Amino acid sequence: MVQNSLLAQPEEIAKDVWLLPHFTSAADLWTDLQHVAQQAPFRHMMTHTGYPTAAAMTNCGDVGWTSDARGYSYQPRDPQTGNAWPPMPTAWVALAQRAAQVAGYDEYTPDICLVNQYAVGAGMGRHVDNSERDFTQPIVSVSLGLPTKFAWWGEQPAGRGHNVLLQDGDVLVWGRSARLGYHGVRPLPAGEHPVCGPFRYNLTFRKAC
Ligand code: MD3
Ligand code: FE
Repeated sequence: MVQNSLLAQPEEIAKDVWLLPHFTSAADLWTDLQHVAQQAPFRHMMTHTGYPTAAAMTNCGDVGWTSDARGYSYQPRDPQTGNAWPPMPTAWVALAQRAAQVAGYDEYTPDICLVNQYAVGAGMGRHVDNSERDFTQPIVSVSLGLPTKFAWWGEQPAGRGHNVLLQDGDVLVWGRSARLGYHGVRPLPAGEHPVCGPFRYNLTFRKAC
């Protein structure tokens, strides 16, 4: 398992996968997160398997990640309200761009941020994110609240994968050879975070359109 260094230096933990320990914090992003969730409430989405997602989800940006019985897609409106998704908070765009820059991407323009909320026991099975149009742009992932283990396989989905401990404020940047890697999220261990309570949140910035 990869541990965050005390010095909080950016580290390339696998080819084209960058860990930026303690790059931000839930405290810094909390007001914006509440604002997004007020306009587009967290919900569990139905999947084509017939089961709802374990994580509750919402989105901000030009489009939002959605799932229903027909599969996954990016939609310009929240299917639950018919409204456009809330705009990405400007501080979030700046944060994602700063993180991408550390990992060597100078012109990062995410157009969507998927926000996942994990309750205790919730995780995400092994998968690849391939519904986006532009795989030259990286994905920036921000972990907030309770710590959990992120699982990384890379190109070959064999074995149990590598665990990466993600704590409040840690950022991961994936691109290039890692962009289509297999990954997942282990079930959330119980705990209480001073800002997030018994939850972990993940912001996933993507260039989808
Ligand atoms: C690596 N979410 O929403 S994003 C997801 O903690 C998702 O909620 C995780 O996986 C979470 O799809 C963390 C990490 C992520 C996203 C896309 C990737 C890692 C990736 C694409 C390629 C390689
Ligand atoms: Fe994913």
